[in-house]
Amino acid sequence: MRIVVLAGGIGGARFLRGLRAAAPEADITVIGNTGDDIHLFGLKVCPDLDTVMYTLGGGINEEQGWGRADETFHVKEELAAYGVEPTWFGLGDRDFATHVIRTQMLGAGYPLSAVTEALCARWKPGVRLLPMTDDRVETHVAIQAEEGTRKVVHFQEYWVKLRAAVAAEAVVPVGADQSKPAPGVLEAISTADVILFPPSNPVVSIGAILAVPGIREAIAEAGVPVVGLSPIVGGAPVRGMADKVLAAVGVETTAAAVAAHYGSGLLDGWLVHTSDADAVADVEAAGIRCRAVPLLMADLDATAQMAREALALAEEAR
Ligand code: GDP
Ligand code: FO1
Ligand code: CA
Repeated sequence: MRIVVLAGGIGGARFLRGLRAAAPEADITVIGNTGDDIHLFGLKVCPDLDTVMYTLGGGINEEQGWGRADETFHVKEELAAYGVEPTWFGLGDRDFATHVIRTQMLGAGYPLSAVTEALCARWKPGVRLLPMTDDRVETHVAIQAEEGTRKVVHFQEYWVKLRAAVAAEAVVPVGADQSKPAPGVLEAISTADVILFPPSNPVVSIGAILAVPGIREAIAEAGVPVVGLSPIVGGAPVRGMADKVLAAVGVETTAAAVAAHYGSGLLDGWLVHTSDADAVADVEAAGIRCRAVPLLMADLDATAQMAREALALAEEAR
């Protein structure tokens, strides 16, 4: 079975670990979000690709969900001692090596997809990890500045520095309009048996991937079941501040509203958490098959069971 998964960072990566366990024989292609990417200290950092790669490859900091296990921060401290900005983004020493190699290979002319493949040769994530695009796309967020003026900041500044504490007025994947899907992306979608949206951020993760021209269309035209899992449980994100970016695109922070946001043109099935069983009727009324099942990725078994439920719903929708 060929499975395509659109993934952000932590939610996507943890789900993929469960999917790999639930479908060990499957051929899994991950289309990773690169809208969170940022250039820091001359280096290209790809947080969501790295989170997927480290999580599936056994190098992730499990408690934090991003960055390397067993990490130290000497380089960060030295940079701060020189007074170099930004100081709010925590790049660790082990992690730095990944960004150095990536930047070196990009500078030598390799596209990001080839660089990602090279990095994965070490981590062996057990899936094919493709960036959504080889082109530069960076999500920016418009916020209120002093006296009614607006300012636009990089998504990482909004998320990490400001902790999404101010309202987001707009979320823009800058560069997406001019971007092309990375090599292999459209082929993977058109030859997939099933397409899954893990419980990733619907706006800045899956939304950014769908903003690459051609990807949304290819999914809608693939003619195979598309099933998503809600990242929203009980009217709030399970983790993080997705409510802030959902508000910016006018979507309520509920499992049903997120399903409606993707729409029946894209989604055939949607899983909500058991406690959101009330939402099932609303989602089905919108033309999307819906089931309420446990959706908390507490451990590998629970996550693998979520993946089995998603695949079962896909079979029903076939
Ligand atoms: P990020 O790039 O690290 O923000 O990760 P993603 O975009 O892949 O996923 C973020 C989303 O995962 C958040 O909106 C969370 O609500 C969701 N999430 C995290 N853990 C869980 C979980 O155990 N269950 C569900 N249903 N969602 C989760
Ligand atoms: N998230 C934080 O909240 N603080 C950090 O200092 C931070 C550093 C960081 C470094 C490398 C990396 O791959 C990810 C990192 N993240 C950090 C996580 C990440 O940038 C964001 O949580 C996601 O992109 C949000 O979706
Ligand atoms: Ca992310």
